[in-house]
Amino acid sequence: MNRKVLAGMLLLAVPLVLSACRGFFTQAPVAVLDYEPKGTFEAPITITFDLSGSQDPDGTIVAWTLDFGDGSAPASGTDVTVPVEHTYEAEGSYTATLEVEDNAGKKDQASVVITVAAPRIYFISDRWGWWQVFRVKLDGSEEEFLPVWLAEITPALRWNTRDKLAASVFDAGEWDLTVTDLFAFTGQHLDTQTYSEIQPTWHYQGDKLAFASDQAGNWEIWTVEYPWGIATAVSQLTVQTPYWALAPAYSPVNGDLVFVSSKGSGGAANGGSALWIWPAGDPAPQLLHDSSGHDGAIDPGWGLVAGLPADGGLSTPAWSPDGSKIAYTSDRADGVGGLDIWIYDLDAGTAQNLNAFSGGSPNTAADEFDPWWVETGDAIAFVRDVGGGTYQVFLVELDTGTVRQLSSAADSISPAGEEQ
Ligand SMILES: [Ca+2]
Ligand SMILES: [Ca+2]
Ligand SMILES: [Ca+2]
Repeated sequence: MNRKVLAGMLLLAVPLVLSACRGFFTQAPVAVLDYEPKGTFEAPITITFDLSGSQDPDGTIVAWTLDFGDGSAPASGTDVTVPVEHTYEAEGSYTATLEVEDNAGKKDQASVVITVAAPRIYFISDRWGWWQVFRVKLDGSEEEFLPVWLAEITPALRWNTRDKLAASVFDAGEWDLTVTDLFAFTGQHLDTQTYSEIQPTWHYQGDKLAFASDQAGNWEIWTVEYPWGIATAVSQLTVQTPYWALAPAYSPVNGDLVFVSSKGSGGAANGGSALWIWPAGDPAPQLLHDSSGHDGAIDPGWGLVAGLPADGGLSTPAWSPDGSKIAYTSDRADGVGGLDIWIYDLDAGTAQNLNAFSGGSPNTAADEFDPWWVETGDAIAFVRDVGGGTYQVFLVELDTGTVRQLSSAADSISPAGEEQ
């Protein structure tokens, strides 16, 4: 090898050696991984990962990779200040791992464990002689009761995080609102005297509840902020008098509120009741849908709540998770028989029997009522009268039309009314 070439090779080698030395002597970056919301939530749950605590003490982070731990493709990037969202679709315990790399090629990792619970249907049963909230997985397994309150009705799951359940508890002769933490099993009670509050529904932001109350001497829709303060500040929302308003249901995607009223267009609703909507920000509600039958609140009339109007009931409408449709109960004559579940399409402005919508036969000659649209969007739970004074919770898969029974006890089971 001649000298010139050798010298050139040495020169070439110097920067490489220096570069390697710099990597050898520099400090490694520090990976920090945080996330919200914390806690245990039902699937599907969207987690926002915060990588911004990651840093490099003597350089910069030039690359990061976040493995979500659920078999999906990892996310990657260069800027740790941008939050990363990921939706966990199924029950499980997932270890999410962040790896960061600095400008010297050094790496560090940090992990968090995300616990995701199975979606469940909430319903009430009087199998023990009083009304109690139960829940069951979508395949009918692991039916269990919620051991926080006695005598509860009209359960309503909080949208999005689905970590809290609002309901109505019987207390000293009238009904009060409750909120139960579904994983800590702690409860809060909104103790109003004299009047009844039933059928709570969560605002999609989780910081407000609407409900039906007889406080105005007439069943109307009211609201309360959540969490509520020591001084109970409930506000009347609707004024449908001399007609009634019941069964409020907030949209899962915005502040729109659907409810059921005996008021129709310019007088009484056709058949006894109609669906109304109060779009968020509008000064007043408007009639949404009024077929020739009862639309919305009617159910077989268990008489759980004294003073409910004869045409009213405990069954509430249920929004699809994307906010485009509303499932509700109707006895309109062109159904399959008795009470049926119908689907109202907000864009099309039309209603369709659930049998046609699902391609199956969830509606039968018996009474079906109190629908609940499962969070995944592909199934609707409801209650069917199976005879002998017994009601069971069923579920129809919307992509196959398959119907299966979820609840198992041979006793009265009512509102699947999971509700928001
Ligand atoms: Ca009360
Ligand atoms: Ca009607
Ligand atoms: Ca029917």
